[in-house]
Amino acid sequence: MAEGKIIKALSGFYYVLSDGQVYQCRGRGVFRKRKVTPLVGDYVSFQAENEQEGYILDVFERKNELVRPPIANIDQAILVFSAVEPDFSPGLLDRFLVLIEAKNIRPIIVVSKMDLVDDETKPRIEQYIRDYRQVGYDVLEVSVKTRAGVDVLLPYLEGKVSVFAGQSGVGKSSLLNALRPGLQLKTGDISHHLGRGKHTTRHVEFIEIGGGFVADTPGFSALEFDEIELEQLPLCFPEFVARSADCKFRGCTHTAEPKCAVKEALASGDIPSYRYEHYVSFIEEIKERKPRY
Ligand SMILES: Nc1nc2c(ncn2[C@@H]2O[C@H](COP(=O)(O)OP(=O)(O)O)[C@@H](O)[C@H]2O)c(=O)[nH]1
Ligand SMILES: [Mg+2]
Ligand SMILES: [Zn+2]
Repeated sequence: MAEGKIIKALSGFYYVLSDGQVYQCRGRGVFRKRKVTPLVGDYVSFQAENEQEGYILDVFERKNELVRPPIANIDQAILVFSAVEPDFSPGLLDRFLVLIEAKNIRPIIVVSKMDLVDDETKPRIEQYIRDYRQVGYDVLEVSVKTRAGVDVLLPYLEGKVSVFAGQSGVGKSSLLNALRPGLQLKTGDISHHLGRGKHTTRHVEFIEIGGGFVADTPGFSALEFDEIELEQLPLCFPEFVARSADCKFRGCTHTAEPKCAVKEALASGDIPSYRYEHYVSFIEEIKERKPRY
């Protein structure tokens, strides 16, 4: 019996990397009774039948998993948000950040297309970058066109499983191509016009970049926001967490309670108003959500 990591799933086969060797495995045995479907990123035990084939015996416990793309044990999410074309969207960024924080995935923010920032837009973008750094996030300014920042991002990937996420057109594929020359992912494509229902093939594969693994299916969906519970939300804003010990009430939701350290920081400008406004709008959204069954 051996152990390894699933790096690709295709047509009912799982490709398990173990000691530098890849085994094409079928699922069989114990884990089927547990009703666990193996995912790319899973650590598994398997029985090798020969040098290339085997079958999976068990799937080890996951630290997290994503639905879209279906992968497990993600270390970090590279959130690609263009400075312009499309315009930088803190609303969408905060939504992704909440999602990622809730899954205990480390976010790294990439502000892409920095070469397109003109003098008029620059102060606004720089302010956003300062704000998110203030929260404690790593924010990288990148341009695939000038290659600025590309080599800063590369070492972040080493030894990690990463997913790239962000709106269509922000430059995710271009960035992956720049990180790994020869990759030749299609860029500027119109695949999003097909709508997500059309993406029926469940082919997921890790690409090796910079000594780490990157999921080849870019992005996960902001739709997974549906899984966030009300009680989790304040914990997904690191700058709120850092201040909540100074709130008068334990379990303060930073809304109607008096003597709230978060609202004090908001009033003094230490927390930017848009972050707090997004927090409040997410509360409303979760409250209005239909119960799930
Ligand atoms: N000027 C400029 N254009 C970029 C940059 N990165 C990507 N693009 C362009 O933005 C468009 C969308 O890029 P793509 O990588 O397909 O975005 P994706 O949908 O996020 O994968 C393409 O036309 C790219 O050439 C950049 O750093 N600077
Ligand atoms: Mg793309
Ligand atoms: Zn509070």
